Amino acid sequence: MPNTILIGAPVDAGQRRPGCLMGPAAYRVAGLAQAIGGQGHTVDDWGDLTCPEVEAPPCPNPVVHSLAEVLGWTQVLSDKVDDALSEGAMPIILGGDHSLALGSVAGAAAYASRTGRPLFLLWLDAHSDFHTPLSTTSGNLHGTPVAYIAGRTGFEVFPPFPAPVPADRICLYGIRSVDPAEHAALLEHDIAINDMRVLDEHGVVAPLRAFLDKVRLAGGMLHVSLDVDFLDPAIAPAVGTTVPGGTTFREAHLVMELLHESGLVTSLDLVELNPFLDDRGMTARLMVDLVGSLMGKKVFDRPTRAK
Ligand code: B3U
Ligand code: MN
Ligand code: MN
Repeated sequence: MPNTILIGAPVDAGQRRPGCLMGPAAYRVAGLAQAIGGQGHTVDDWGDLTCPEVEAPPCPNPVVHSLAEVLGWTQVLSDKVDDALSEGAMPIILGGDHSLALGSVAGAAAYASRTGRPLFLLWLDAHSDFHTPLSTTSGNLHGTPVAYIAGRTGFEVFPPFPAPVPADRICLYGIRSVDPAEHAALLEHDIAINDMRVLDEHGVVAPLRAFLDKVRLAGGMLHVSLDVDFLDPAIAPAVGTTVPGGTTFREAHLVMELLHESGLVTSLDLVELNPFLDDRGMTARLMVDLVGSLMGKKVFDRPTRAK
């Protein structure tokens, strides 16, 4: 039973539509701590972080915005996630837009490299988030964390990523919106790309099990980054960048149940919830329910698949 630590990250700087900074409050109102505690885990809420003032170097790409703020969040989140893991707990980061993963995964990577365990990354998202600050055309840094984590060049304005995650330890899952520059770069990397075409053909279970088997065999740590737009907008409207054709309620719960059964998840981001766009809290509540499944909620106990 992992102890969990909630880390509020009211980050809005990685994109342009205000509202993600209300995410941590919405998760608390929707009962996140109770959903986790109800499964027998201890929950320690570290409250909301604040962004330190840092100076940003000039960015060669003029469309990039809010760089100093994103750098500040990256620093504080990296430190706090590393601290939480060092306490033997599972950090759950309440976002905040997806730029927070530049820091949360940096913290997980720093901890993993100190302890000698390989870190794996499961990216549940409509987008590949594989831009660099040089390739982005929107200037929104929430579209860049996977590239930073994978150690791509183009991040000279950021601190070096502590221990880049090799491409074959990264799994993109649920993607259906990829920009041309990201597409070209992905073809150069050995990242598992489970786009919706793959999930439609094979179902959600087989591709996920294949990845989890790799993590288990390697004795790895697993960071899961859950973007609200992984879900279909019909069930999760509270996100700035809706993309049709996302995972259903049932698929998403099944993914969470498999993750629970694996026992492999060591840290988790909840990102891109924009409560200002929500419909009577339905998205916040669904995300909380999904975390409940990830932490062990089920209707019946069944013997799990032989490990
Ligand atoms: N790839 C686009 C769109 C995007 C990425 N992540 C989100 N949207 N949420 C971009 O702006 O980089
Ligand atoms: Mn994302
Ligand atoms: Mn997304």
